[in-house]
Amino acid sequence: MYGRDEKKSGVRQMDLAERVLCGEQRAVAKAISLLEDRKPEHRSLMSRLYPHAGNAHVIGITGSPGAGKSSLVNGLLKAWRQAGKKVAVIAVDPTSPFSGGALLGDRVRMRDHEADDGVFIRSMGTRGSLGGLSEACQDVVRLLDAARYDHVVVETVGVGQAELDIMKTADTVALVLYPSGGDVIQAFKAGIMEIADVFIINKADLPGKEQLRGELEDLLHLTERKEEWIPPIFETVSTENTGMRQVTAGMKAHHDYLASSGKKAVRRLRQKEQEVMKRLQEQFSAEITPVVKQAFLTSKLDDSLRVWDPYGQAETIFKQWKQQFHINEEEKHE
Ligand SMILES: Nc1nc2c(ncn2[C@@H]2O[C@H](COP(=O)(O)OP(=O)(O)OP(=O)(O)O)[C@@H](O)[C@H]2O)c(=O)[nH]1
Ligand SMILES: [Mg+2]
Repeated sequence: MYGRDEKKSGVRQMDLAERVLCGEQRAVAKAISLLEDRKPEHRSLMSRLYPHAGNAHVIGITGSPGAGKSSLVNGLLKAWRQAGKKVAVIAVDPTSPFSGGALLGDRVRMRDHEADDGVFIRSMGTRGSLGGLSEACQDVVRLLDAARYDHVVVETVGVGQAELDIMKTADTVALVLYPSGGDVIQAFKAGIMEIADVFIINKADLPGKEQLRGELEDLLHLTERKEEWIPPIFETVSTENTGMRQVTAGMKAHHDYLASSGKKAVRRLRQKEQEVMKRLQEQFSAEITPVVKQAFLTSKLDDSLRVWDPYGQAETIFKQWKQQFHINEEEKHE
């Protein structure tokens, strides 16, 4: 659509989606806020961007608080930038209502890249993401992919369900551990070991890294893996920029493996299936909620519904709701 000024000048201004697709940082930041707030426009924006996503290497970086994830990302950013890659980083902190702490910490750790327009860094907390943090984060990943970043990195703290969901949107998942004991078992219990493609022993300058490597290898033997990829274990000292090239090479090797084996396409298809499923669940929930409320409000409930049996009640309501479509179907066949 043409604005009044554009009509006068004859030059059409690019809209938000077009500016995002050109990788304009201010447009990207504005679009992310729109997604976080789940404003109604976010759906049409995502529909415009989705067809352009799919080229970025999406990397999930997880690990316990203080493992050195942000310091590691800062080091990896240097290595990627030297190789001429554009990188976007999303630091997610589901536990903090305002993501203030994470925002401050991550900005400080990654400030080496502040003035670089080939790097985009953004923090996300639970604030504003009404549809759930993992949904908003998933959309932001796709948006940054469409904005032509070569690597989209998602850093999450901890090992909850939201983090697992977020990690599942990544092509390559890296688990960051450090010599202090305990966190390998925790990751194993939370199911992160099964989805991690690369293991990083950070703070390798501290004592205890051999013991950690031993524990990790033992648990890796116990972990059931669906793919033939054998996850490598790297050692890094992020504060000294040691081991970064090995990690970026290892991540690239995993990406090459996914691409050459056709697994990247399969993963993306599975992710898409889940995303479509979520959107449908949202729609169905919006549709059925008033029906359920109405059923409980009115005396339309028959005697069987008065019995305390949520399974039976749900089935009856669902059948009654479906009935309207059956009638239409029969009419169509007449
Ligand atoms: N000795 C040593 N310290 C490190 C190393 N990497 C990071 N640190 C320190 O560990 C602390 C935590 O680092 P961060 O990078 O903030 O860790 P994080 O995992 O991002 O932390 P959260 O985002 O709060 O979970 C900081 O004080 C870093 O300086 C390392 O390789 N060796
Ligand atoms: Mg951090």
